[in-house]
Amino acid sequence: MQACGGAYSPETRRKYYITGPQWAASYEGQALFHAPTRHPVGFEEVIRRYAEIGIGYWCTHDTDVIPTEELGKDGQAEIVSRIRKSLSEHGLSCSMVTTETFHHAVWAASPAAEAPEVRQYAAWRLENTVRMGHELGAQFAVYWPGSLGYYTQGAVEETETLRWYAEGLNAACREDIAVAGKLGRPTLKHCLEAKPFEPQAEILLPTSDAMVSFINSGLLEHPEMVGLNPEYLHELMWGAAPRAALARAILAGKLWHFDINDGYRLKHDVDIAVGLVNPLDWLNVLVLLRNHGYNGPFNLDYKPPRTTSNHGVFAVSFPTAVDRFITLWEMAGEVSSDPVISEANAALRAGGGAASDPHDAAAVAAVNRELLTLHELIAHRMVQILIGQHRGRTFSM
Ligand code: 3MF
Ligand code: MG
Ligand code: MG
Repeated sequence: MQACGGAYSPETRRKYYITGPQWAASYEGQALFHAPTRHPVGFEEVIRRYAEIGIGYWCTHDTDVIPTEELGKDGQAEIVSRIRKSLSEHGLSCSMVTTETFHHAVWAASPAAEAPEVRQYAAWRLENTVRMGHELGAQFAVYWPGSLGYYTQGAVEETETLRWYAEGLNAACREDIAVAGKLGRPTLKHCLEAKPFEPQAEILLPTSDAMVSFINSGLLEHPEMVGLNPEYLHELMWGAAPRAALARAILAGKLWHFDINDGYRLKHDVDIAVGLVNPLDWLNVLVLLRNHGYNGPFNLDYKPPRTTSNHGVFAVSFPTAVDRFITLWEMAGEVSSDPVISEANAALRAGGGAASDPHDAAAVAAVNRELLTLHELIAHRMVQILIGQHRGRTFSM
């Protein structure tokens, strides 16, 4: 970090609502074709390291920290109390909890499987996570239904499966209302996270747009308690413009939580750290979010690459990701107050003036002809701000 010109201080980093997942820091580099390259790290180490870096919030899947067989038992209570101790020792808060409904064999046919006992178990798991969220002081619960789909068509009846999936969410919301009422806490914000494929070949709720229509389908008892956790790369994976997908979520009033990372369009979920692939697109995304007053978490849901060591995860991966995010966020502020962009936007909105005949398409086009060149000028200005050229950086031959 020194060689790269320094870094933001932990105090500065803590001013942003940046959240660090347990699973991201403890990812060992394994995949279908890949053996792990790093050794395991537990939550105590992750929380301590996040605190040193200045990541003020931590989040987790239930089974990132509690073995499946201990869920709901004494082992869970003991671990939850160790987590609380660790968070308070290091001045961190738990922002979000989520239920792992994709890894264990019990989810082979998804949490909305045909077998009623699987669905009952799923509802219990979601309720248990909600209770754990309240014990840890979380504000959000996230749901990634990665196994809600199929490999081969015809085996699953989609409308029935979606009804069953909604029953699980309804159980979680009912439990939330009961527990929050007892504790005098606000209910959690329940956020759905879409991904178009992987691990299943076909997913029943593949995009954030599909999630919004599911929320409004009439299947949920409490649609007002359920919003979105879009993930930047998950939208790129189906070929979306992430900024446009986020804009639709904002219009629906459902942009509550945001997984930040990077990667490539129409490819797999490589979870590269924010801004390493598409910094200009990221700048654009953050301009939109700033302008609309987004104040939810920015969740570092990415995977340190297999080439990074255990030391590197905390010395390079997390601090550099946080610092790129902060820089891009502050740059987005510069974009919003940039005089060139403001003037161009104002000119575009003022329009080209009255056409000689307001019902003549050619005349209306003609008065706007010169004005529309500003679209390309705005794009140039965005790049200038991204690379610092607006401050006078030029090269001479
Ligand atoms: C998978 C993901 C998940 C979700 C998480 C939600 C393992 O592609 O993005 O991370 O973000 O399950 O809480
Ligand atoms: Mg991902
Ligand atoms: Mg995610």
